[in-house]
Amino acid sequence: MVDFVVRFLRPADWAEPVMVYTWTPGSGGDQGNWPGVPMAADPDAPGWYRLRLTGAPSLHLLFHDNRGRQTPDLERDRDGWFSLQAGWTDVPLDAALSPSSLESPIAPHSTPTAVQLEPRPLQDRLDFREETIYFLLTTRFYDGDPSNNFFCRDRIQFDDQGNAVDPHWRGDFKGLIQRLDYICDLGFTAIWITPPIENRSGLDYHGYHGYDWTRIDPRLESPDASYQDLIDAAHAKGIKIIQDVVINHSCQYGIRGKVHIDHLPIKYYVAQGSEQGRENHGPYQGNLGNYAWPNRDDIDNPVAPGWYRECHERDPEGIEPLVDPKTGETVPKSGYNPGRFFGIDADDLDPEWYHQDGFICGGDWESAHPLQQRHMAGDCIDLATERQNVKDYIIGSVNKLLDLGVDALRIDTVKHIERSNLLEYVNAWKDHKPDLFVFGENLVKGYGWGDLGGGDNGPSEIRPWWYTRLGDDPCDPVSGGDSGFPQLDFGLFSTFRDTVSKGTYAGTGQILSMDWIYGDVTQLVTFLQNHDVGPDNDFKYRFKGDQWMAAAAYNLIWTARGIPCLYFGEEIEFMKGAPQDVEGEKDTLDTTGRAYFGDHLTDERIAETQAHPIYRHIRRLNLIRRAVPALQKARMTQVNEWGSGMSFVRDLMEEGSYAVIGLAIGSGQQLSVSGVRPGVYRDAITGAEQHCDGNLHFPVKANSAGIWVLNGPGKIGEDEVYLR
Ligand SMILES: [Ca+2]
Ligand SMILES: [Ca+2]
Repeated sequence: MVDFVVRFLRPADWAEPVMVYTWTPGSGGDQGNWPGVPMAADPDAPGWYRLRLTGAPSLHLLFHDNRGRQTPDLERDRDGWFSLQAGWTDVPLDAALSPSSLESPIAPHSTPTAVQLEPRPLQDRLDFREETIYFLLTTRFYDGDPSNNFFCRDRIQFDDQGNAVDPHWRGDFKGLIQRLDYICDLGFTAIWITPPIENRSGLDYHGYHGYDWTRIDPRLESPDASYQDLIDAAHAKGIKIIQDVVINHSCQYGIRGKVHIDHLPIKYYVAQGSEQGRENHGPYQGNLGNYAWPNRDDIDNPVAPGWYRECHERDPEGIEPLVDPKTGETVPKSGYNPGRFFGIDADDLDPEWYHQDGFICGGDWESAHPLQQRHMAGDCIDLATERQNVKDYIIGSVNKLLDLGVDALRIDTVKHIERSNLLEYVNAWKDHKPDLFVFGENLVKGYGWGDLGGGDNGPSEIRPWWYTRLGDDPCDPVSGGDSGFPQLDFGLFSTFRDTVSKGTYAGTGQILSMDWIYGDVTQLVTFLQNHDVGPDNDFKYRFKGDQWMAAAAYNLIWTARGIPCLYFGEEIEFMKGAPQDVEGEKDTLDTTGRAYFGDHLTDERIAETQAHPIYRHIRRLNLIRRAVPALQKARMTQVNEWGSGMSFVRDLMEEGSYAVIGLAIGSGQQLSVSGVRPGVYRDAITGAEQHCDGNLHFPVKANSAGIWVLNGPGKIGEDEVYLR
């Protein structure tokens, strides 16, 4: 057993008392002991707090204020003084920072500059690379109007008393409008929302099962909070709206007013062993038809056949005999083929609207033709996107939404549509609204080099880079120029599983060396995780690595090329380690990364949320990126990566902006970057200044960054746990 004293310098914005939380290495932490033991003010050292510790030869510990502010995970085996500025020292901070202890040529910048917090006016922001993006599932973000809440048919959560709780459709535009200031404060200037058009399926709260591209789903709107109201409210705060658009598929019931997919009305479905009128499934009582509609049906399609429309209009209980025109059998009938109610017959689709090639099977996922011509899932029916009537309908519908003021589009399931076909849609929208920014989702777990690199099962034609280019040689990207259709950067994302999730940058330099493969790499949208994937071993879970690893990942994403995008909740490590989406048969949303986030945004709890170390970290990164054009628009040059650190240059001298970046992960690093432009540099992190003759030398603390800006403004934002 050992016995030593730790001291901690309380930052001005930390609450009192400062707490020490300790755990034994290898035990995974004993959460039962949280929040640990309070420290006492040190009578001999003003501002310092002290605590005597006894325990194993070395102790793992962290300091926190029980209000969400905390240090990284620390380790100590002897007396020590810890401050956010200097880390551990064996002597008090003043002595540790005396001039004789510093061998750096760096002088502190004497007048820290107050950098403008507000983004530039919307009308001046024509280049989308100036933005950073907050991505949210509208229905899971914040509930401003309980009257539009709705339970999907599938995966209802019941409490101990058997009451249905946590409606899938819960958050809405009214709630989002009420919390725009939260997103502003976090420093984001654009919000990517899930598809807002009217949806249908047993689980459609996320918007990816479109039924009517011309209407906004009423479960998102309120009398005083329409989609137009949301767009106007966002614009009034300088925030852009990115609308998610699905082109590839519709829901399994067809498209209102355009095409019907044959099935029986769901209100006539009776499970095996049950009888009509006995269905007891939360708000679905009597039958499984839409409980919010008086006629208890799921669709109201005017192009459905006469017999369908007739029983839609009457018989809400679903008790009158109905002959299935396909089989001659009569429903309701216990156990009658569920596929006739919930599924589709792939051989009996309208060829004017749908592809006729069945469902995607195993190997199809790595081969362009089946991937693009077959149905992805039972509730994602592949549209005949090359047909003029489909183009007219989807392009025309989205044009009307652009006219509401939508600022940018995110296109879903890109690899499921052939490139030239998809670009017809993208370019039509750009023609309709000049300066429109459109990016796509081409999901790949790996580098995604296609025919150009080893270890890729798929051809270039289904990979992200292909859609950013116009050439026709899958082995030669530069045979074609920029398509103007950048993609989410799944290549960089995929490396996080092997890099920052393990506390290293090793391998990052390699992927960045392939930046030339994209049409315009500076327009890629970069991210650590989203609603589908996370950087875990098999890409299924929310980031569950240590907090400092996340901080180091964000340092890279916010200083590297591309447009950073944060998935809602990341700022407080929300649902850390949970699967992004439901996995098991019985899973409900509350156990996943799509759990309702609004409980953290109530008036009572929002201050706690905003005090989280990652919230403060992201906020500062956004402020810094906003103030340095080179961080927004320049390519990366002079990339040097050695596992525990990286350095690179962002050269935008054509716009007068130039920055040298150094990153450290896991441990502090001493950086040296040569061949840079001579001049006076100021570090946006520390505010330090140095005159440079072409060689820049500077230290970077563990999991922090150095952002040395030529003729820069100096320190931007306040020190927090990681950037310091
Ligand atoms: Ca609601
Ligand atoms: Ca398709």
